[in-house]
Amino acid sequence: MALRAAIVTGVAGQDGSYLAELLLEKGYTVYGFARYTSETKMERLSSEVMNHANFHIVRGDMTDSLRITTLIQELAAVSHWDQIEVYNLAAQSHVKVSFEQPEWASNVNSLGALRWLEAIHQVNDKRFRFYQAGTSEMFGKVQETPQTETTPFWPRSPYGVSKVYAYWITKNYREAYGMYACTGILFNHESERRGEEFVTRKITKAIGAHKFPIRLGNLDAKRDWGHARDYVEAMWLMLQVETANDYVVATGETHSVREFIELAFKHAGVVIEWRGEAEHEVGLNTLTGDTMLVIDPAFYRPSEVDALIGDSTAFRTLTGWTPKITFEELVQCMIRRDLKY
Ligand code: NAP
Ligand code: F7E
Repeated sequence: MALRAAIVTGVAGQDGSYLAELLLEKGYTVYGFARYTSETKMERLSSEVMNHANFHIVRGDMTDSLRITTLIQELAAVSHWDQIEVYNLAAQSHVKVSFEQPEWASNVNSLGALRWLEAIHQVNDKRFRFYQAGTSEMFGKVQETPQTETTPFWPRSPYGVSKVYAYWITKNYREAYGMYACTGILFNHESERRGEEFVTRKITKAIGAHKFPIRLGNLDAKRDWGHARDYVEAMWLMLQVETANDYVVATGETHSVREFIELAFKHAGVVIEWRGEAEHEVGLNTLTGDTMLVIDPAFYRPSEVDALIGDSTAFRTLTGWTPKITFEELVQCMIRRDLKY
């Protein structure tokens, strides 16, 4: 059997934790790249992963070229690996935060990708395969519906712009140097491990903690939401294809934030009734009349992505990938986790 190693940047994040589990199950030796922080936030990584003989945490920061170059050189020096896969998942991934700290987002997300690509280019070793975590946020103000690999990008945030750079630099290293490097253009994916600053988990956490009213921004934004467990499988599959290319990964369904709220409350036994308009809109508990949700314009974004829906026919046809967890099941497992039932 081929001996395979993988570096997973952002291993302590939502996707990194699921991907580490998947790769260990498949027999990989996994190097989980995580920055050193005073409170080492590793709670998404289970004790089975942390104590696995083939799992190693390597400390590093996406802004530290020397560290990245050294790690790539160290792995390239090990002759027994048949394939070395680099999954670049680390990012300043919060869209609203990227408006407040655009330089930081660009440094980590754009130049971060470049640092890994250049380090791999320098060792000139064909055993390396590079995966870049691209995003539907690159489509932003959508130019066609649904979005495919050929839909032009129109990012609407510094985050989206930073990922467009990473997409193009990945493509450029593939074309210029013949490197195996690809971008997965993944649409939103959530889970019980989703960060609490993202809208889905913010809602399910608040319902679980009975903390009302929930303060939210734009309820009419629509997203193509899947489960992260299905999406990390897509990342792995993308690096197993013989010739590197960029692919859209999506469920092909779209739902509004409002629909997510209604479904999450439904699973908690509450029917929501909407009253008022714009920033004066509220969500009431139909039975008790209690105010469960209010609008807080502080959560609006300077420029919004209104509606996303992906068409992943190319990737599905090539690999047979299909999401197993439906939108309804996604909401249910998040609310189950946060209501602890
Ligand atoms: P996440 O939960 O925010 O995880 C991102 C990880 O990156 C965190 O563990 C974070 O570490 C790490 N990181 C941030 N800055 C770093 C730095 N300077 N050096 C080293 N590590 C750093 O994000 P996710 O949802 O798992 O997403 C994974 C990737 O896919 C991201 O690149 C995201 O942009 C992209 N993406 C996500 C989605 C989605 O819906 N989830 C969709 C499309 C694309 P700390 O824990 O120390 O902050
Ligand atoms: O917002 C609206 C908000 O922050 C979704 C990241 O993983 O997916 C994610 O980016 C929608 C937006 O995710 C609140 O305005 C309303 O329209 O959960 P989100 P996102 O911006 O779609 C993409 C694919 C990525 O690549 C990103 O890394 O919900 N919304 N009220 C709110 N959003 C938040 N966060 N908080 C609110 O209170």
